[in-house]
Amino acid sequence: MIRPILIHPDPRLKKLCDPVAEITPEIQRLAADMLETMYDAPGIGLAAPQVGVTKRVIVMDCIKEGDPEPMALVNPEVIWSSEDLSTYEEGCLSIPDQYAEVKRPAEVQVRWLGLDGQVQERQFAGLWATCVQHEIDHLDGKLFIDYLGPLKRQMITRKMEKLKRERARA
Ligand code: K1U
Ligand code: ZN
Repeated sequence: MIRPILIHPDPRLKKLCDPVAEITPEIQRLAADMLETMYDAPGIGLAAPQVGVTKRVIVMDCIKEGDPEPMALVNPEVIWSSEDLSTYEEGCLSIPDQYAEVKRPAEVQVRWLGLDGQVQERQFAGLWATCVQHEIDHLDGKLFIDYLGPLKRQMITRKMEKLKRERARA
């Protein structure tokens, strides 16, 4: 089921999300719905708060060509970050059509719980590393615009307020 994606500003996008205590059919359904919603958008990642669920669940697929590689990560944690940084022009499905360069660690080691209840670990690089950090930020109530200066952030927020007013009128 495709779920509606919240648009910034929304208080649910600013909350610290709750850890998932155990993998249940409800969590598996949430992850499946999030993947469907992400592919439909389309996007390369999605975090549960973006569909109004304040739980620590993210999904990703950064394969642009070739076989898809859908991933669902429950309670993801960055356990190591490289000193090397990389800059990427990020977007966000909760901030449509706005892009800005963000500098983050180029590689990260992440630990999470899979949908089978097993602990998993993987080192991410390139776009995967950027995306997993962007999605984990969502779980901590942080958006990519929080890395920008106040003027740029305010300009984007005003555009989003206008977009929401227009969508509400349509
Ligand atoms: O979390 C989100 O809002 C999803 C976001 C993830 C992301 C994008 C870029 C850098 C870091 C994280 C998106 O997927 S925005 C859409 C997007 O990047 C895209 C859409 C279609 C094809 C390829 C990329
Ligand atoms: Zn986002």
